[in-house]
Amino acid sequence: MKVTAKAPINIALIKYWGKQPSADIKPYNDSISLTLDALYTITTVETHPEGLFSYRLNDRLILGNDLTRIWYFLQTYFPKFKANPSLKITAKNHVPTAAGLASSASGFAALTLALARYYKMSETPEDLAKIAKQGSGSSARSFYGGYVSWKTDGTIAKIPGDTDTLCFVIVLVDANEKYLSSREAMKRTVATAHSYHTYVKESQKKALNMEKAIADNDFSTIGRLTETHARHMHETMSSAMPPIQYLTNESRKVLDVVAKMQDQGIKAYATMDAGSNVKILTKTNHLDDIQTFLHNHGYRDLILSKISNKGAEILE
Ligand code: 2P0
Repeated sequence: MKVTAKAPINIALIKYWGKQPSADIKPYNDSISLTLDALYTITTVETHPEGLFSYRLNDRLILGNDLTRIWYFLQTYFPKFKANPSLKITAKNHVPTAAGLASSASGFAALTLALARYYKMSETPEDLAKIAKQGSGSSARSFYGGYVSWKTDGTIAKIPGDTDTLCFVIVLVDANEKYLSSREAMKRTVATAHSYHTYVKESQKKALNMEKAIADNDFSTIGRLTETHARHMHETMSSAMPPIQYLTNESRKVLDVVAKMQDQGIKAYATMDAGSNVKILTKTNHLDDIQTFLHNHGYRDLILSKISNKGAEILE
């Protein structure tokens, strides 16, 4: 038997940063994301012809700690795998791996859905999200399209809202692996950042305001909340001990260019995750201006994506 699943990445406008001390991965603050259509992972699972276990990612056979991580995930959450651990997994990220572009979210969402179909388990987004978030918290949001919220009580839901004219321009500052995993970075931030409680309080306020702005289809407010929340998350982690700095001088230069765009009335809002790349949230009618602006400042390595209105799906 062979199953192939596809899952999109999502980019959080209000970001999840920190886990409550519970086994079922609950965030300390609500997050709200958009699901992208141009960046995704496609994963195939099939019976291994020699009865072994193998995991291939982007045409490379994975060994060592990365293989152990997947093995442990399968052993823990897929009882049929535990009973008979023979499986061939082949995954391809249509997104630079581990560069703060949420490839772990699309990766765990695609893997979980493919395995659920392969082992004939429940495929409701709620049940899939419960498993996938053990591998990557934000993957829970990749089971839905459009705006998605993930709340501190563990609920994940689509938020109705108009996403037809929204898009992201991703400025690739660095496609290398991130220097510190989100999991470690979150732990350190929760344990040592003196302003973490302010971050949580502020995030809850901003998440409510974001839900209202989405309901009102008020793009300027959506954009401003997105940018201020991302900046606050990065400030908070830079107050951890030792400080966590995903943003580089190159990222800051891009942020300066975005500020210049805003000065000229272009609706462009920056957000950054656990990596140095800068994602610009905008509307399709500003795309030409933004690309021209970025090209004029020497940025040519851009990824454009519209919003997907569906989450993870089975391809075959
Ligand atoms: C987010 N990020 O809301 C936030 C913002 C990055 C910055 O979720 O620790 O794989 O495995 O649950 O979900 C980071 O990636 O982290 C993340 P873990 P995850 O998108």
